[in-house]
Amino acid sequence: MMPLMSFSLFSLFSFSLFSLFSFSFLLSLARADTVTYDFNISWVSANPDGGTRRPTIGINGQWPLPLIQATLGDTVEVNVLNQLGNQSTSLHFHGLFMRDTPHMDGTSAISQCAIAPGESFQYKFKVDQPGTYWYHSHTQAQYPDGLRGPLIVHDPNAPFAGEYERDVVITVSDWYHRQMAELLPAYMSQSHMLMDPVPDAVLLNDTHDLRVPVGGSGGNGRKTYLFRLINVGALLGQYLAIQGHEMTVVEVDGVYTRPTRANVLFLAAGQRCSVLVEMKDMPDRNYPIVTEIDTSMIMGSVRISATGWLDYGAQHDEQPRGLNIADALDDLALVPLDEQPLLEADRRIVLNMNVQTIDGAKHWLFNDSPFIPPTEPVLYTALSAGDKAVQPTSYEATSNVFVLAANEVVEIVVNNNHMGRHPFHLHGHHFQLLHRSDDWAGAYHDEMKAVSSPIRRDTAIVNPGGNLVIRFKADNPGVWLFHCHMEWHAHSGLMATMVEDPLSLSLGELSCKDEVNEVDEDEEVDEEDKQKENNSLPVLISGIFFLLVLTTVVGWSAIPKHRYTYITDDEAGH
Ligand SMILES: [Cu+2]
Repeated sequence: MMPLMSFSLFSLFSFSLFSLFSFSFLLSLARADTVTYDFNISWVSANPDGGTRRPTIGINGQWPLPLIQATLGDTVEVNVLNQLGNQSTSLHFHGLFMRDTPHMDGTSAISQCAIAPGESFQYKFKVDQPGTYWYHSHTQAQYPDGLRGPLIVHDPNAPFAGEYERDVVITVSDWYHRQMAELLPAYMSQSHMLMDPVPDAVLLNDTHDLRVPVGGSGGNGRKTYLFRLINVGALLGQYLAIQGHEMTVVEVDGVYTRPTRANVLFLAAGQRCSVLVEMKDMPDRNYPIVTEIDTSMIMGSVRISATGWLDYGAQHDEQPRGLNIADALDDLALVPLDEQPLLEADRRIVLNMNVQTIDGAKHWLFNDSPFIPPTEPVLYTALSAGDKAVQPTSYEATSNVFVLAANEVVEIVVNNNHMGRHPFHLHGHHFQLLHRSDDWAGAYHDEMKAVSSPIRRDTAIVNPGGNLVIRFKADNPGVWLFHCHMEWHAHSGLMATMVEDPLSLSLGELSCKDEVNEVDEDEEVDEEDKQKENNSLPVLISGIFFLLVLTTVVGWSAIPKHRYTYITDDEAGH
């Protein structure tokens, strides 16, 4: 009996295993889609806070911008056509590693040439990271003019997948009534201290009057929602709470966390956090979503805030109360669900922040060197430099290049001698967040007591006058920025460039001219395919294609490259 039983059990086991494998294989086949977005980027008019109507950068004639969403394993295609007329542009997909596609990182002067007015560019990349992200312009401090939106990668197997009814994206941001093209020159030419322009408003989901209909739990047991919170702002960190509701953090910056309770969250510019929130059972009131800005960047008594509502459909709204910001969750206390162990560092890069006037313009500096955009994208230089790509001297000095060897573990120490709280973002990676000092602790002197499984994220703050220590493994060949995500500081020089394992790059040589040709070639291939599919249309299609090429070529040569000017309301069409 025993052998037979063992055999039967084995058969059952192997059958189940086989079914499971084949089922998930079929499922993964079914799921691996290509998700395509056609984005015509142009000026529209918007007045999100009810203060001032202003030219704003929209997509397909709309602002707020569309949500990009895909499922883990999908390929995402974003076809960008720059119809701004007066400015170049690019799109960066914040938090996505762009493994094997570093030329899709969307950073002009780093991973590509900016997309000039009238030009198009196709972003195409695989999403193999789950969670909450966002996309934004990475050209000429442009995204605060509106070119920033959410990006979600759904994971059917997320550890909390069965625990919520709906997911709701909520962006927090700051908002200026004036355009960056007007604010930037004034900012750079300040004669005294380098003061950041104070935003005119803060927004929740790009409005001053957000109401999230939540319906209440009713008779079917308590409902739980997943709120995906994203700070898409240009400058301000913000505290956030949902009054009367406790939040359980389950993800930060695309990293699943051990579920952690919080009453108040802090989101710096660029940071994301997903929280599970249990809805109330038919309450008699609607509850406020309350925010409060981090004032460390602002002189004087500026108090701007936004209030949104969990709208249960009740007759009245509960009065918003102030936030206890001392109660905010410290991300150092979070633990990654996978408990990835602390990395042992192979080398250390120390970055000291500073401010200086150079040639009459204010600059932020790392180690006394401001980042100034190079004439050729750093990635292109790396690709054409051959064996010399590993030598920092192959790059312009003001690109602040650090060349990283394959798979070395890099520790970055940021010493902040400034009074503000700055968020630092690393492209192409998560980093382990090892240590953040208290305010005014001074430069880092190995005082760290790191935990065994530090939280990983892609954006982390350094406190006023304090220091920050992070580590990551250089296992993603490419050229990745490390920079402050306060757009004023990034634009005026607070950036470094990690040229990572450049000899493993296999993208051939890229140049800006080739990129333009590449787009044309792609169109030609597409048109040829269509002709094969439908023989009754070739003449018509050839005609349209000829006109398209003619328009593109004429338009392209007629439009000056990389123009950057202020646009008037009239020009924006309003
Ligand atoms: Cu900064």
